Parts: sequence; C-alpha cells; structure tokens
Amino acid sequence: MRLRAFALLALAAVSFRSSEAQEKEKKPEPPRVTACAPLEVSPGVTATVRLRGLRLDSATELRFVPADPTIKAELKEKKKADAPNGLDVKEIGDTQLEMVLTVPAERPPGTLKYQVNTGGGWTPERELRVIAGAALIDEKEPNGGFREAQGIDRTKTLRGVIKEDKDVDVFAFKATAGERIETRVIAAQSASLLDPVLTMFDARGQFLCSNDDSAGSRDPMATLTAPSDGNYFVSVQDAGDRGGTFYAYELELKTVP
Ligand SMILES: [Ca+2]
Ligand SMILES: [Ca+2]
Repeated sequence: MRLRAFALLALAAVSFRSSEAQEKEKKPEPPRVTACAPLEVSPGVTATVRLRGLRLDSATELRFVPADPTIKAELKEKKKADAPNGLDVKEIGDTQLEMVLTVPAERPPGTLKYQVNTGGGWTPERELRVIAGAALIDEKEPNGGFREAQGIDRTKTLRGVIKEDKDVDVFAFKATAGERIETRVIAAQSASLLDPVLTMFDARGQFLCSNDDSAGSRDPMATLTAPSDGNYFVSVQDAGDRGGTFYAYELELKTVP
C-alpha cells in the first residue's frame, strides 16, 4: 500500500514537472538587440536609429533607463531581415526595428540606456552615446584611398560606416613633430557588427602603426608619435573584410601628453 502511494506520488511529480516544462516552452522568449546604427544621437536632433536582433518584429514598447519622459520616441518599421553576408542568424537575429528619437537639446553628453519590450519581455539594456551635434563629423564617401582621404578635424568625433564588404575608410589629419596622438575606434563595445582595425600612415602612405583589438575589446587603439610636421592618414576597416548597415563606428583622435 505504501509502495503504491509512493509510486502515485512519483507519477504526480513527473506529470507536474512535464506540465511546467510545457508551460516554459509556450512562454515567448524575450527579445534581444544585437546591433544598432548609428551608435549615437545628438541632443535636439531627431534621429532614426535602426536595431537588429531577435524577435524585434513584435516590439510593442520602448523605455529608457532611468525613465525619461522628455525624450520623444516612436517605434517605426518592424520587419524580418536576412542575415547579412554569411553571419549566423541565430547569433545576430533575423529581425529589424526602427526607432525615431528626439533627445532634448539640454541633455548633456553621455549615454542613453534603453530597452525594447515584446510579448516575451524586455531586451537587456543597451546604450546609445549622446554626442552634441557640433562635436560630430559625418563620414563622406568616397574615402577609400589616400588620394580621396577625407580631411578631419581632430577635436571632433567622426561617425562612419563600413558600408559594404571590403570597404576601407581613409582620413587625413595634420600633426606636428613630436606630438602624441591617441587614436581609437568605438564599434564593438557599442552595438556594431564591425570588428575594426585601424592603421596609421605618413604623408607618403608609408605604414606607421596598426591595431586590431585592445583592452579586451575588438575595438582598436593606437598611439602615434608624429615623426615630423605634416599630413598623416588613418584607415578603418573590418578584420573580416565585411561591411553593411550595422557596421557603424566612431573614430576619435586626441593629443595626449
Ligand atoms: Ca565608409
Ligand atoms: Ca578589432
């Protein structure tokens, strides 16, 4: 009798467990953002930001962390999307979402954390950089070689995109002899699919230095001591020669002691 009761109990436990497992299977999984473009917004400027990820085509709501009712935000086009150039769709997701954001003009530079909701819950927090419009320069194509290099103002952040496979972006800047210039690319540490490589050259196009990954991130950093007064070049490309909409980056050059 006791044995039979035990067997019944065990059976009940099994069926309870399996219905719990079924319940779990039915519950939709939370969405995830794997990439975004551009990587930044400017206060007072309405911007369309594209997100790539898992289950974003059923997005219903967007929120900021901490909550900020002064930001105007709207979810726009939601759709299924193919995996770009051979990337694994399970990793980067097969959906896209557009959000149109206006951050108030008074907001100071920094970061803006956000989350997207679907029936399955909220995405983990992601962040956009907030950079004043006057401190940003946009990349201008064509800039694929030394002859068509884009001259840049080193006091500003350049915002660019490796827009297709094998795209290389080249920028020109001036430096004085002995000046130390720290150059870095921000991409992977934000939410870009780009694995950037940066390379620096002198005015004749001779290689000076290069970096792929630094400080535990796929984003490179290099410090150049200018050997003489004159023009220099810096190039940005993808380590795997890939490119596309979600291969955005920021390039910053600053003089350091
Ligand atoms: Ca480009
Ligand atoms: Ca890299």
